[in-house]
Amino acid sequence: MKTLYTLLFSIVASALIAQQQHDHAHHYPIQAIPFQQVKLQDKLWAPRIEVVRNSTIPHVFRKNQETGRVKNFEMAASTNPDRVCSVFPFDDTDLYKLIEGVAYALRTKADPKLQAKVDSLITIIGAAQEPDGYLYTFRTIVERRNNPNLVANVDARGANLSWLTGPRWAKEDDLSHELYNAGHLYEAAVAWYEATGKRNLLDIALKNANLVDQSFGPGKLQKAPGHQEIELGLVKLYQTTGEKRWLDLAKFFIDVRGYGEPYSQNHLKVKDQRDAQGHAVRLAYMYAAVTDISALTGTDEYSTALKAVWEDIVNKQIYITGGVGATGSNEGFGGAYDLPNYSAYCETCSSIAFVNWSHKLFQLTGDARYLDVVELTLYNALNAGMSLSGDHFFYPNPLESRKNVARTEWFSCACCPPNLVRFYSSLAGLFYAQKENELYLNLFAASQTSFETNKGKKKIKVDIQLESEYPSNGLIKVRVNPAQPNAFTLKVRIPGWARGEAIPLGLYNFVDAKTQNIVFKVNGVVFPVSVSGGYATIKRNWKKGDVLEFELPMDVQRVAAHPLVKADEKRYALKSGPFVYCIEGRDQADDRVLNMLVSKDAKISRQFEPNLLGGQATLQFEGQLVTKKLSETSAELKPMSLKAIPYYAWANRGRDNMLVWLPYDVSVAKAIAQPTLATKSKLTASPELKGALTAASDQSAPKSSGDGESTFVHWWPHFGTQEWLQYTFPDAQQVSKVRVYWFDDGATGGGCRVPQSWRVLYLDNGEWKPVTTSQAYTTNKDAWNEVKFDAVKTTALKIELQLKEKVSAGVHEWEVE
Ligand code: FUB
Ligand code: ZN
Repeated sequence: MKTLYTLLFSIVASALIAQQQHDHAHHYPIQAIPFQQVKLQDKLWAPRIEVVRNSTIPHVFRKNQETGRVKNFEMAASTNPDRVCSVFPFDDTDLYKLIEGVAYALRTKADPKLQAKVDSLITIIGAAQEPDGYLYTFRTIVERRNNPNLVANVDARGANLSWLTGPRWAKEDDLSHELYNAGHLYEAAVAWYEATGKRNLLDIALKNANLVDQSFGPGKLQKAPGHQEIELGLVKLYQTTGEKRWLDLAKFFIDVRGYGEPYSQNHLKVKDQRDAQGHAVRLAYMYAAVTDISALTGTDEYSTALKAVWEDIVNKQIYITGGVGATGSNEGFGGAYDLPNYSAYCETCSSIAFVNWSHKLFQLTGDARYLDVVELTLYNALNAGMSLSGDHFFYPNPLESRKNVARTEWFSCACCPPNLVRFYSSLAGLFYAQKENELYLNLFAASQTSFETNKGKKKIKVDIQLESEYPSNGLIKVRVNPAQPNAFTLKVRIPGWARGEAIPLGLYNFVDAKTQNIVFKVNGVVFPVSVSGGYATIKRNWKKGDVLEFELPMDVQRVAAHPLVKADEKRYALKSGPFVYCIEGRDQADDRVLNMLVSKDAKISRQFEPNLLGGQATLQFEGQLVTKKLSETSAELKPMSLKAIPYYAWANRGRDNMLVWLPYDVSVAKAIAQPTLATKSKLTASPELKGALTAASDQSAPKSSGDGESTFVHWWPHFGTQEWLQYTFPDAQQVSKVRVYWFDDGATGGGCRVPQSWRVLYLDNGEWKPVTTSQAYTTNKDAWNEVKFDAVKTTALKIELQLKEKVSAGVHEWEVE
């Protein structure tokens, strides 16, 4: 139950904000119904939001404490701090994002204890702020230190202090993240003020924003934020305080760009950008702010860029899961049609940012295409970012796993978990929107909401109750209860997938695209609707007790990718409703899902399994395990019944194989590893080797040393050390040759290179001895490195590598004969 105080405050605050919005000349033409006004009651999202409240929030709190993030504020607040307690200067934001998320959670359910806990954190944050408003714990700690051991302590923890060398803001347009931190502070402050009525964090934020305003702008520092985010925070400060200078400052930070690198979208003036380049989270945060600024100032100067960049992503750079930012090396866009599945990056934060931006574009334009993409990313790439239990996370969200990834509790760079807290806690705001007397039903879930229509000068409240089992079932019933009969319009979004369109603009297409006629009934009687622009429009005089009914087709559809997406060639993905499906090892009789073939016309049935992964609609069909390739076009096959689950629900039962794009043609299918001495042996390695060890013997030949689509193991971040890999044979074997394919990702800015040197050793009566050879131990890139040696009979063979100075090394494949 909300306390009376909170309730009264929310009413007054909403009225105040509404008044301010009314007073400003411009606002979004379509307004989302705010999340606190939408009660989700479904079986997918409502439980997810509760998991975030009960599990994720306490977990992220604990992790912020355990990992030194809270301690950083305490250190900065003390007069004699002795160390920076975590690694990244943007770690402060993990606390800010958590506070923002808690604020949203409190708006739907009061929790005085939790509120008090955040209040005491805010006290610490305030104490860490410098007298002129500067708030960035790393610099404050370093500058306030009078402990001579500080630098040593800092270095021992691997803190990234090089990012903040020099005076304040010196590295802002590079990596310091001072303004990025400020932006998350402002977003948290506004959320906290709206949830509690307390100005404690808002005053801290405004003091900081004043300093930023005094420091940056025409005639002052003319620098672009290295990581966009402050622009979104400033827009929120403007919306809350009504002070136009915050909006102006946000616009300044957009317009000052155009003198730097594509990595942070600084290569061109924003209004002149036409394609998506660089870091994906930076890009989407920036364009979300540009959309806000366009709506709130009424300018159309960015409209071509907004549309072109979004279309470039959706036309050429998005995954079927809705994930964006394919490449790990820049955490961002990799270029047109470059969409590898195994190495797909698709950072969880980039999904969050992209959903947020696309939703704003809808509110600006009314174009339902933006919502098709919101839905695709939300139900798939984004929702995969968090485990069903709410306390394990994915940072990248690949579309193929070779048992090499698992969700983890936390990351050293922990941007994603607290971002999920704020996202899920305000998710209900994506479902409905309003424009004058039109209510948009944009996403579907059993839920309750209300809105007001205008009848002349009179406002009439309308309660909406949506009843449905969606997305398990497509039947949707909307009970419409206006306080008085009156004429208004319900605009029901007909998702692209129900209109034969897998994604707007055609990067992915349904193999048998069908447009199904969706019948709308009002009070049981067919109601003729006009469908255009992705919406069915139902305009009538509504009265209490009216019921609108329709059914969305949940048939399973095969999806093919554009022919230029080489990674998906001769493969189909499966989709039903908003969900993209995958096959995960443990659901099959044989877990080698990466070696399956599924015929083009396999019959697919769909069935709801209430006890699987919290209740899932699964797909059943026949496939074949490729046991041996006979030629490019033929193979030995073993029939196999397969089950697919929604992609978001994978990786909740441990490390596993997983595949989204299913080969239908033998030429692209992979056969299981054929038995060799390597596969029959036990592989071990020097400690802290990363990656699934089987990578070295799985016979997935790389195309090059940097081939991220081929499995590999590596020792990063061990630099210059001596490392080893060892095969222990089932019994004594005679061996005389090894071949190694080194992993080297130097070309894409990674930290692994071919080793300085290596040699082969064999076990002789418990003693390791080098083999005898006249051949050179080569360290060639992009090639096999073969060494023949005098035959030895042994039970174990080892390769010993000396890593180059300051870099690490890795191995794609190691064969032995
Ligand atoms: O730089 C701050 C955050 O850390 C970014 O948004 C993420 O991509 C990660 O690099
Ligand atoms: Zn992230």
